[in-house]
Amino acid sequence: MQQYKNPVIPGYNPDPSIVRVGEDFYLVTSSFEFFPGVPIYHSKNLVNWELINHCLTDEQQLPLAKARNSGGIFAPTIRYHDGLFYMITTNVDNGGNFLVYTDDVRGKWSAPVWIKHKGIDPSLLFDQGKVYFCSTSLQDGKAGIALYEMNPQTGQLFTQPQIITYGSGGKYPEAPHLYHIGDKYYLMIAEGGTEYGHMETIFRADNPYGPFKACPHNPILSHRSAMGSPIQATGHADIVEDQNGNWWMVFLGIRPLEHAMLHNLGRETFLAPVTWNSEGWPVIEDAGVIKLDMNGPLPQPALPVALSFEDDFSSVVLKQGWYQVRNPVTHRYQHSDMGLILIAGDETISDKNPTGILIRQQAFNISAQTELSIIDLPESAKVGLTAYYNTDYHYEAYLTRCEDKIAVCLDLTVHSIQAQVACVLLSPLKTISFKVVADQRYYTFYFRTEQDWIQLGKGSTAGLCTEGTQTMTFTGTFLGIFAAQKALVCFTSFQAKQLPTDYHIAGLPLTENKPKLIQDENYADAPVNLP
Ligand code: 6LW
Repeated sequence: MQQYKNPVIPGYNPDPSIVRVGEDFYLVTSSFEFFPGVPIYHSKNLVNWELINHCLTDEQQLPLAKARNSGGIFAPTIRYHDGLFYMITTNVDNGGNFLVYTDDVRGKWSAPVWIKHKGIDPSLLFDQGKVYFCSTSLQDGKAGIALYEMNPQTGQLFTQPQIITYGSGGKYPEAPHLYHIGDKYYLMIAEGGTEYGHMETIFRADNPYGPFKACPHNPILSHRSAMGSPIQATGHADIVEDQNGNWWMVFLGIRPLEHAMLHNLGRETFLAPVTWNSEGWPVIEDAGVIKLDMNGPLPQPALPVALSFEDDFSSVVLKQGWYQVRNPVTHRYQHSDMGLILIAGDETISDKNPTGILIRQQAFNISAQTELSIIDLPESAKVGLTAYYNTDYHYEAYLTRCEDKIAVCLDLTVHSIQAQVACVLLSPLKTISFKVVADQRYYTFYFRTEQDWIQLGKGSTAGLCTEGTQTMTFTGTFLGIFAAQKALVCFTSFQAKQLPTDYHIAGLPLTENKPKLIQDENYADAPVNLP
């Protein structure tokens, strides 16, 4: 048995689906309004996962112009059959259910194959020459899981939808996966909704159309009664057998902020070993409650994880892990020998298609910093570093021009409240660096034009949490760089790294929510617009 830590894929990585090919495991997660879509992770030990590609990498596969916040791409399923990988998912704002396929999981996937079924959480089972398609379905106003037979190359559905279960009584029966294990067909679904009442239930039958019998100890996984657990909302699972005959479950969960029912890191991917009891039902851990520190018969030893990401923008193509909000306006991004040039139009960071690139925030305690050179900074233009949830929830430290002066400012946007909480006038400059340090209480922003980091201000972590958003959302906080309102800037570096949980910002005590005033001869007059 090996020890490992959950979540195995931290940060906003919800609705995981997994497949094994030989000794290689591949896992996909939802991606909503972010581009590229449906990340593909690879692992050999189920604990260390590498982001290797995305299933949806062009606008034909992933039209996001109409995607609302947390719209776009909902839950995916990945399966492998006869040398081909299939990924089936739903674009809830443009076209509905579709699949793409490839013979090279690290290469380009096919154009979409559209499927005429209204529902979400589609899944596939290749079984004895047939291909089954299941998904949520509303029949006579009642939510259940529908099953069809289909042709995955054309998307044609051969049969009428047949409801095979309405679940065990929890609301929102969804996230179905059908498995043929031994001489039984197992149907596993999520119920209760993807929040704190989430649970995973399983049923089985002698044939794929049922009748299905419920597992006596449903839910097989849930934290709905796990008071005080640092993990909540577990559900939306997929299972896989490893090459040693051991079974594993991947599923989503959240890690709320301490003493709060708020989470900013999104729904993350967790792992648990599955055992089968004498009646042939799956058992997960201690009555379906899992822990951060786990044990299991991993197929290969787990390696220590150190979360970090850096980019000097020397590559012509954006590094895996960078995301844009909806489809990128490609002419706004140019590679140069110096770094990545952002050419902003009139858009602001609050618009549906901001100019900027983002990485998932994958730890509570993390720092990110960037260095940039100004090419042109017209009046009111902005360039800088952001902690971004979606168009209505974001914090950014930036350089701007007001009249004939330049300044560094910190803006906080939560719901319809947009506040400039700091603004410090600077002498003319060409390069500047920004830094954000995140913990469970604040995102604290700094800037530097010389040696020392100077604290600009901070925003509450609580302001960038899923539970606090005005509409139901499904994503998590990102960290990244942006340009707005006709700014022309070259970003020369970006680094992010996880910090120890007891990290104190060396040499820079956390002052209250006012910037440290700079009475330094390097800076022009006293700051303006201070609260
Ligand atoms: C996912 C579905 C769900 O498709 O949320 O609340 C959707 N349940 O299973 C997005 O994650």
